[in-house]
Amino acid sequence: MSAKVLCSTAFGPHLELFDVTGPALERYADRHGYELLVAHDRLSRGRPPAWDKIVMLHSLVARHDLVVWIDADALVLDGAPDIAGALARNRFLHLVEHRTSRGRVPNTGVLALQGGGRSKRFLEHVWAQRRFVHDRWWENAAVNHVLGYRQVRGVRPIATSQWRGRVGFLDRAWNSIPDDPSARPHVVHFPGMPLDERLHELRRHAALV
Ligand SMILES: [Mn+2]
Repeated sequence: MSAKVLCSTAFGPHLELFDVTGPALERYADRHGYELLVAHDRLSRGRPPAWDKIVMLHSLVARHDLVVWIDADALVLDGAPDIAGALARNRFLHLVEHRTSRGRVPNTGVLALQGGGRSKRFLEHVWAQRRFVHDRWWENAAVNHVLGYRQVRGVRPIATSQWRGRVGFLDRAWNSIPDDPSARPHVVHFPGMPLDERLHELRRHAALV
C-alpha cells in the first residue's frame, strides 16, 4: 500500500482524451512518487460515468493517506510540483474555486482528499444527492451543493455546510480552465466543451510539454 495515490477514470469517448493526458499523468506520478490507478471500466451502475469518480475515490480514501484525482480532460504540465506541497493539514479536501461569469464555482476536475473517515463520509453524502445524478455538471453539482454553494444571482457559498470550513482552496494554477485561466498553470482543464474541442486543446498543450 502506498501513501500517495493519483487516480482517474477514462471510458468510452473519453479514452481518446486519455490517450493525450495519460502519458503526462504517468510522468507526474513517477516524478513525485504516486501510485497511479486509472479505471477503464464502469464503476457505478445506473449513473452517468462522471459518478465513477465518487466510487473510485470512496474506495481509495479507505486505503491511502492522500488521494489525488485528475480528470481525463485535464493535462498535467511537465514541471508541475507535487500537489501535496500545496495542501494544508487541517483540510480534508482541496480543490480550486473558479471565478467565472457563473459565479464562484468549485471544480472537481482536480482534487485532493485526505485518507480516512471524514473523506469517506463526505463522499457518501455526495453520493446521496440523487437529484444531481443527471445534472449538467453531475457529481460536481452534488459536491458544490454539499459544500453549501447555491445559485442566487450567480453561484456562491451561502448555505450552511458542515464541510466547507474544512475545505482548502488551491491556486487556480492547479485547474486552469478557459473561463478562469492561470498565467502559469500546473494543470490545464477543458470542462463543458464538445469532445473534439477538448481533444484539440489538449493536443495543442501536450505538444508544448
Ligand atoms: Mn473534466
